[in-house]
Amino acid sequence: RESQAKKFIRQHMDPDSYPNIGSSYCNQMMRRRDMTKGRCKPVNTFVHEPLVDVQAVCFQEKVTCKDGQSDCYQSSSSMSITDCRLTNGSKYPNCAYRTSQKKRHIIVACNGNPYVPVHFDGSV
Ligand code: PAX
Repeated sequence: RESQAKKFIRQHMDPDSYPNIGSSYCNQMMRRRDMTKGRCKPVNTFVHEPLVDVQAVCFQEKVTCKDGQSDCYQSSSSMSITDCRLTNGSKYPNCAYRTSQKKRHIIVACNGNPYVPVHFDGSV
């Protein structure tokens, strides 16, 4: 079975596309990364930074997660990200997304040994 660490990389890491991101980026990437199987995942963020820089966030500022857990960390630098949000009229299996590029501090939950990102909690 896919590890939590690999699932985070599949769902949230895309270091190489930036800055060539067009309006169909999310429609293509959400499908390519298997987030439109069984249902359309409603919200998903891709991070356009090197994996080592995202993994380093697990050792940056500790913050409380949205669900109250204490295993979340906020990046000290702002990072280039793309938020994908399902459009209102979108009906499975035709998952249609709005693509928005941002520069934000990311918040991730970390777990395991090695201690690496396993969940994307949000961005500020
Ligand atoms: P996940 O299923 O929430 O977490 P995601 O981050 O890709 O997946 P498994 O073994 O897979 O069940 N984990 C945690 N989850 C939540 N909170 C904490 N603190 C935590 N610590 C560990 C992946 C795995 O991480 C474990 C969790 O048990 C899972 O283990 O987000 C819904 C999804 O939308 C994304 C992030 C989530 O997907 P929400 O709103 O419930 O927090 N998402 C959300 C995003 O990509 N971008 C965004 O801006 C927002 C708001």
